[in-house]
Formats: sequence, structure tokens, C-alpha cells
Amino acid sequence: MGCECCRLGYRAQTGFLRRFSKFYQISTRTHLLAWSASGRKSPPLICHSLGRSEEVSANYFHCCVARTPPFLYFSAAANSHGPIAIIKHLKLDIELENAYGKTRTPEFLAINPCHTAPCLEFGGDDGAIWESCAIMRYLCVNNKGGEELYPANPILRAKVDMVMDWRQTGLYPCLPDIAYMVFGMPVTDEGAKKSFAKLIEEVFPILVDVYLKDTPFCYSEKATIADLAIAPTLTFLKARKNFWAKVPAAVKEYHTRVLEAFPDTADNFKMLDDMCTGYDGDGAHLEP
Ligand SMILES: N[C@@H](CCC(=O)N[C@@H](CS)C(=O)NCC(=O)O)C(=O)O
Repeated sequence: MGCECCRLGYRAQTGFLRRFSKFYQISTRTHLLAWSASGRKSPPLICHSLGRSEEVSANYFHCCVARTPPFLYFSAAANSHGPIAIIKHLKLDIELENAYGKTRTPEFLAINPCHTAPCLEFGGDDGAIWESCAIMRYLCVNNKGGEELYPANPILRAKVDMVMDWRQTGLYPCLPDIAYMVFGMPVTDEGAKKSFAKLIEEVFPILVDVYLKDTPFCYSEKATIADLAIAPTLTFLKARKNFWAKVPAAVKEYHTRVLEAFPDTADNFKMLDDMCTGYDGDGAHLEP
């Protein structure tokens, strides 16, 4: 992302940068490219803060913040939880950027025409990738410690990949009608009941009796990205109180086990949990 301030050649003083970062609650990694202050007359600058480009101009103070990629654009939804958990677990130097309300903006669409979060922006000619499972694989393959979450053994890795594909094609399509009303999206009771019946009859038996048959996590003694793909999505079922009551104990225990394996992400998990358990609108008390 080009920055008008670079062209202008301003440079921040270290002390100012520190105060500015604290004031705006931006990380020290954020790069303050230029500033001018105290009545000095300067031309309008292009501000890239919060992923938006907007012209800023003030009488006494001009600033420009340009964060250094990579960033992970995330949402409150479960699709973002896996990538966030990896970034926190492996302590990666990747900034998190809330994509709420931004995914249909021209700036975001230029980065990700599929308008989805999570989205990992590399910056420059490298562009970005989206799709939560692709992001999780990329983060693990390219960072120290990643093998812990994405096993190197070819057979085990293939099974983790298989479970992740199944999550996208078998499990996830059952969830929108059950829970997307918490995001204000239209759903139907009929669709929710049908989806829940499929979860009970087909999806959960595969999860419990096949993927978790011999191990506490999918094909593994330790949590992997396959579990990060699956478990956070199960929180959605709490939006329908009477559905959640009928979720098998083994599925609930697995859900808890995985989320507890990533304590650094507890706040993100809790935000979705609060949204779902706190939902009391249409269909909240539907019988499955
Ligand atoms: N298959 C995608 C789904 C991503 C997705 O649907 N993200 C939603 C939030 S759950 C989103 O960002 N929607 C915003 C929009 O479409 O503008 C993945 O696994 O990452």
C-alpha cells in the first residue's frame, strides 16, 4: 500500500512515536511514517490506519499510520478462530485487524474479491490468501513450531487435511441455518431442523466414531489445525438452546477440550459463545 507520507519524507521522533502508539492503542510494530505538528502548515496526508485509506487534514496535527503487513483480517465468527489461535499459540508477528464492516469496501475487495474474513494480507505483490484452512496450513508450514499443529508425518498430515476438507463440505454447511440469525442474517426454522438432523444422523457419528475413535483429538493425541477448524464452529449450536441440549456429550466434551487447548484465544472463543448463548430472538427456543 503506497503512502503519501513516505513521499513527503516525514519521519517520526521516537518519543512521539511511542506516545502516539499508546494514544491510538496501536502496537509498537505499527510504523508511524510521518507526522507534522503544532500548527505547522502541511498538505493533507493519506491515512492508512485501520486498513482504510482516507484523507486526513487537521489544523495542528497531521499524521499517517501505515501498518506493516502481514495482517490477519478476522471476524467474530468461528472461521477466524483457527488462524487467530495459531498466531497466538506460535506467537507470530502478525497483526490482527477486525474486518467487521469492511469486507465489502473497495479497499478490502481489492485485496480479497471473495469478501471474506479470515484473510491474510501479505502486502505488496504477494497479495493475500483467504479460506481459513488455507491460512492455517500456510501459518503452520512457514513458521517455527508449526509442525506441532500440522504434523509432518505424511499419512497423519493427509488425515488432518481430509478432516479439514470434510469440515468445509460436510460439517459447515449444516451451521448457517442453525445460527446465522445471531449475525442478523435470514434463516429458516425448517432449514435449521433439517441441518440439525443431518448433524445428529451423519456428521457427529463420523466425528466421534471415526475421527475421534482412538484419540482425544482428530487422529491425534494433541490438538491440530483439524481440531481448530472444527471445534470453534460447534459453539454456533448454542444459539438454539434446545438443539444444544441434544448435542451428544462426546461432541460437547470434544468442543471444550479443543478450546481449552488454546487458552490465549479464550477471549475470541468467548465473544462468539456470548453472542450465541445470549441470542434470544426468533427461533432461539425452537425444538429440533
Ligand atoms: N469458507 C470460508 C468462509 C469465510 C466466511 O464466510 N467469512 C464470513 C464470516 S463467517 C465473512 O467474512 N463474511 C463477510 C462478507 O461476506 O462480506 C473460510 O473458511 O474462511
